[in-house]
Amino acid sequence: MTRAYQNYIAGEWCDSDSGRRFDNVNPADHSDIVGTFPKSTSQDVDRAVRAASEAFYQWSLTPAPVRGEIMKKAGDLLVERKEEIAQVMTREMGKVIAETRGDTQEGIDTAYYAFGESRRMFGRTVPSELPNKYNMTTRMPLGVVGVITPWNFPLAIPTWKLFPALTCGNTVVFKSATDTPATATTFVEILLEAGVPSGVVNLVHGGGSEVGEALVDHQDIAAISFTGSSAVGKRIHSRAGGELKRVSLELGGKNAQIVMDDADLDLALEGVLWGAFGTTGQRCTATSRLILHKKIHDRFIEMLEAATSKLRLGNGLDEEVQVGPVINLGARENIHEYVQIGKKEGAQLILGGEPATGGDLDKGTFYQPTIFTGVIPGMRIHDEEIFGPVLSVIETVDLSEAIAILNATQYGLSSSLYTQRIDAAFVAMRDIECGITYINGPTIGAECHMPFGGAKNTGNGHREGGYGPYDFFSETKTIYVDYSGKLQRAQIDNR
Ligand code: UN1
Repeated sequence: MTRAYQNYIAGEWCDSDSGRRFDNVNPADHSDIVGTFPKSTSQDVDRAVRAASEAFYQWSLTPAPVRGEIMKKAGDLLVERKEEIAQVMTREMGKVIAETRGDTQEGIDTAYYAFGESRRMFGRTVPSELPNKYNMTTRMPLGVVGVITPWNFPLAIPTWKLFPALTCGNTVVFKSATDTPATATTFVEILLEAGVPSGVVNLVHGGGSEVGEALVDHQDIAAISFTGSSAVGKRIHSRAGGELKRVSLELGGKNAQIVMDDADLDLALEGVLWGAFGTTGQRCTATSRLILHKKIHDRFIEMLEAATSKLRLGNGLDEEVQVGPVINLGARENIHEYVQIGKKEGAQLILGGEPATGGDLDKGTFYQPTIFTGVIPGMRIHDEEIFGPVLSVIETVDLSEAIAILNATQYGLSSSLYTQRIDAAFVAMRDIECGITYINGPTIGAECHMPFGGAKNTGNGHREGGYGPYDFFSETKTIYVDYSGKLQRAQIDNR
């Protein structure tokens, strides 16, 4: 029997007011329905926000280290259920089991980071300019925050947002991605078992236009944290910005790996295979451009073509499989459309370029790992995010041109340089306009305690990972305590 999942609102598992449901389908095998989920409405969102508002004051009074212990317990429960979570995650969104185990581990690491941070969240004490007066800053929570997450990191990204939001003392309304609501549900179950009180976390399943927009527009939401496409991010920013809500956006990328003529080519090859075709290219940090020095271009392309054509596609539950399906039919059509555009633009398609079919691949939505050479800035396959296993190769003459090409997009998330020259590495670290730069490593694979996010149109300047979200999910409060017993005036000329 297919499990009928529910929303979690005001401390209860419940169906949507709409009475409607949607299916969560395995992209590697469309006959496998992971579950059915409520198609929620703005009324459901409203109930969730009200519950979160009511729970807020009490939760904000709970000492931060006590909140942190709950996050620690959630981390322990994630450890216990890691394999089960990874299996369901692979079923609902397709990435290979080693990656879904990694996604779960990232959630565990983020829980333990929150546990540690709950005993810091430092303010400052600063000398006063007046005698017998004490100045300090503390952090205070924002209130009810809305969290909207993507399907490609179904556990890790929700944990990046919920653990800091809760540790800071906020209450949460969480809209799961429609392609990965099962993992979101398990995460909420774990938070409850760990001791998150009734009303503090609310889960509402359903689409962006109903649930997402109702959340963004709701009067009682103090902040929105969103990871997803730039198009949706811009809409959220203008709607929420109009109401002066705080917004954290982590959006698209068009990340490049540069390989210089002095690079260790075997290492660079491993890097680009993982960066471009890991997660089937469906990461905002995926390597979707490869910038090759002309001296090694032809040799590297030969190596790349040979290695890419050996990648094993299939159902990610099979431990031998390296590349899973793409998330759904719409995504596959979009990827295929970009391949047609690339051909029309005059790039050379040297590998792939078609849906991957035959045998078990026919059960799902697979796409062949695809490589274009002869790509130049200005082509749409160079400039636009494709979010699939399509790699565009650009030839370059030197490092400064390579960096100029790398920077020639509207995005600025991740970047990578393979070189053995320390001067080249430092020039790249200085001149690349991205939030993340790897030297001799691929563009993917952030560590949870390091700032994560991008420059330019990749976001609006916030960072996830590490301490950044603790700043985002709290407000600075400045406190003055005057113990002089008389009126002391600052901003008056006392001298
Ligand atoms: C995303 O794809 O939306 O560093 C973010 C990385 C991953 C990216 C997750 N943590 O590659």
